[in-house]
Amino acid sequence: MKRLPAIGITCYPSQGGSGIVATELGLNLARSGYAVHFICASLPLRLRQYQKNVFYHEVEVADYPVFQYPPYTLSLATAMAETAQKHALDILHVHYAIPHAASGYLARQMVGGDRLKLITTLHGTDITLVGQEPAFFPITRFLIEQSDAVTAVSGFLARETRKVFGVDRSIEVIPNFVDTRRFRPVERSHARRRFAADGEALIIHASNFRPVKNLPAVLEVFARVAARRPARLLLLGDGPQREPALAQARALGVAERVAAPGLVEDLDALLPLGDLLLLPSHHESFGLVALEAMSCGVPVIATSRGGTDEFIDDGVNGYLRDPDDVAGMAEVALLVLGDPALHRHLAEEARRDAVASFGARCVLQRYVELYDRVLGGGGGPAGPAGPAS
Ligand code: GMT
Repeated sequence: MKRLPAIGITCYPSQGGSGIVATELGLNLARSGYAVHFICASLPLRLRQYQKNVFYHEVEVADYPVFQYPPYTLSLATAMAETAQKHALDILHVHYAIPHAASGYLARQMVGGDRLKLITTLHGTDITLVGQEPAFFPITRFLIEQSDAVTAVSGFLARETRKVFGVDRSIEVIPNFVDTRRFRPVERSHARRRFAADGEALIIHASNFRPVKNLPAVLEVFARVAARRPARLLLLGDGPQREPALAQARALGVAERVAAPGLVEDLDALLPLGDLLLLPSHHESFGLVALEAMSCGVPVIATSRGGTDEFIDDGVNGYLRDPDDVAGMAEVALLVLGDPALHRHLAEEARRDAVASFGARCVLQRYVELYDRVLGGGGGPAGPAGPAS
C-alpha cells in the first residue's frame, strides 16, 4: 500500500484562528492516517489530548548573553529540518507567513528542496498588517514566491496578496472550515443561565482582543442594545484590548452586564449559548469564529471589510456592516433579538450554510489534493476513518 505523505505543521499555538485552523487540519489528517508532526513554540491550544498519528516537537529557543533577541526563527528552522530528516517528512505546511515561512524556507534548503516541500498558508495580518511593515515587506514577498505552494483562507486575502506584493504566482483559495459535529446548536440549558437570565439576550464576542478586532464598537453596540432591552455581553478570549474594553464598559454604565472570563478552551460549549455574535473588526480576512458561531446556529453581525462576504450573505444567514457603523449594527441586533421568527430563520440558514459548504470533510479534501499535486501525484486520498464533517 502506498505510504501517505508525512506532514510537518507549524503554527502559532495560542488562541488565534490560524493556530486553530492548523491544529484542526492536522488532527483531521491524522485521523485519515497521515503522520502529522507539529513543530511549534508550545503545545497548540486544541492539541491537548492524545491522538494517534499526531506528534509534537517543541522548539527550544537557544539564548545567549550576546543576543539582544533570541533567534527563534533559526531555532524553528533547525527543529523543522531535524524533524524532517528524522521522520522523513514530505511537506512542511506553515501557517502564518511571518516568521514560519522563513524558517520553512531555511529548513527546506538544509534538507534539500527535492525531498521536502514548503507550503505556506496565509491567514490575514501576516499579509494585511505585519507583512506590509517596511521591515517585513521584501522578505514576505520573497517567501511567497519561494514556497512550493501558497494558499489563502479567502479570495479577498489572495487578491490582496497579489495586489500588495505584486506577485503573480498562483495562490489557491482554501477557505477555513469548522467541525460541524462539535460546533452545533444546543438546547437552551442551565449552562446559559451562568451568563444570562431567562428573558435576557446574550451577545457574544470572541477574539484575541487585538486592536483590529474593534472592541470599542462591540461595547458601543452592546450599550445601545442594553439601553433598549435586557441583555448581557460575554467577552471570550484575552489580549491587549481586554482591559480597555472593561474600562469602556464601566464608562458606558454597563459593566455589571458584561462578563469576561478570559481565555476559554471550550468555545464549542459556550458559543451556542449566545443569541448573537458580534465581530465588527476593522477588517477580517475570514473571521473563523463567525463561521463557528454559524455552525452553532448563532446569527452573526460581522464586519463587511475583508473576506466575510465569502460565507456570510447579508440579510440571509447573518449581517455585514461597516465596522464604523455602530448605529447600523445596533439596529440589526435589536431587530433580530426582537423577532424570534427572524432569529430562528437566520439561525437555520447559518447552520445549513456552514454544514453545506464549510464542514471539515469537503475543505480538507482540498488540502489533500494540494499535497498530492505538490508531491507530483504521490499523496493519497483521505483514509477510511475520514475527517470530521
Ligand atoms: O492574522 C491574524 O490576525 C491572526 C490570525 C489568527 O491567528 O487569528 O487571524 C487571521 O486568520 C484567521 C484564520 O484563518 C482568520 O479567520 C482571521 O480572519 C484572520 N485575521 C484577520 O484577518 C484580522
